[in-house]
Amino acid sequence: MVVLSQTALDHYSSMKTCKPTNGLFTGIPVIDLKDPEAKTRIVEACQEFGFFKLVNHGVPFEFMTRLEYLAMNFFNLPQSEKDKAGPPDPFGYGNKRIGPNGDVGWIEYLLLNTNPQVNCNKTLSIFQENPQNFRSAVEDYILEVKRMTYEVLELMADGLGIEPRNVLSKLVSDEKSDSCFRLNYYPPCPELQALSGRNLIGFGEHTDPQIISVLRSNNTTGLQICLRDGTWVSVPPDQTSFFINIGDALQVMTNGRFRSVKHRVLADNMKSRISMIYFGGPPLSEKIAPFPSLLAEGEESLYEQFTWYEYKSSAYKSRLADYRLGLFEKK
Ligand code: GA4
Repeated sequence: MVVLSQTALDHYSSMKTCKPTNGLFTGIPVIDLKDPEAKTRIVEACQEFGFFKLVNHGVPFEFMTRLEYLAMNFFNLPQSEKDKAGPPDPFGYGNKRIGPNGDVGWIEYLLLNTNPQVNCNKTLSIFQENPQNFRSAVEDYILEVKRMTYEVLELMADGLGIEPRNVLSKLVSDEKSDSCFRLNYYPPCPELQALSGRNLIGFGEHTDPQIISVLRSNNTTGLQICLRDGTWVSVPPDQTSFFINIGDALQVMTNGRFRSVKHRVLADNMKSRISMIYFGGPPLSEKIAPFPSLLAEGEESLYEQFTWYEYKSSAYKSRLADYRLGLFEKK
């Protein structure tokens, strides 16, 4: 029998848990980036799930494993070392607290701006103090992932029939694009499993505010998405592939045709999970509104017009699980 100490219990007391779900969902759409039909398949996946797995993406596996290794080294540092890079404001090292409004999860993370100029000294110190060139591993990885993301966004525009084909990709490739990058580390929680048979919530349910999110994780389960009918399903991990999800901004730009998918992460009882996510966002001044060519005759925007700055400011006042687009829907 496992006996939990008071300190261990205190650790978990503020955390939400959930029952482990049975089995892995086999219905996640898999898109081969080199498939001539990719653009059509992507649009179908974004409409039905707001989520798909991408294979044959051209990002070398070594870029992923090198960053995973260096990130793991960082998360294995003594707490006092990691704390030097925190708390996140919003960038920097975070431990259990997510965002500014009281959300918590069984997680440690590093949140970075993809524009190096925006990263504060605190964040840069992480890189200076980590000898094996953590910084260049992050930069090399982001460069590769961005290149691939532009390709995916161009296929999306093609598939939707909106022109020019870089109409979406240029928003995230703009030098003023407001994109960020996150390394998430979910430690295992064996005691809790022994005690209750439940999983801790690593990252609570939410949608991503941006246009697109591109996730790669190690081979540990944990990621779940919410289907149209409200059921939560577990995504089978695949360390060689990317998982793409549609964010709120793209839901608006497609007037609701694409779904911004609700997702969450459960901590594993035995294995640590590490994920790296690139969030492609537009410049702050960008107006977020449906593409006129996507509106059928007489169809109106479902949303009030707003800028990315306005949306992001409002997002940072919300709790993780809030339905953030609700405030911007037309009455
Ligand atoms: C969710 C998507 C990204 O991880 C993130 C998160 C951000 C944060 O962790 O600082 C937010 C969350 C995310 C949405 C609502 C607000 C802001 C925490 C939170 C409670 C970096 C983002 O852009 O929005």
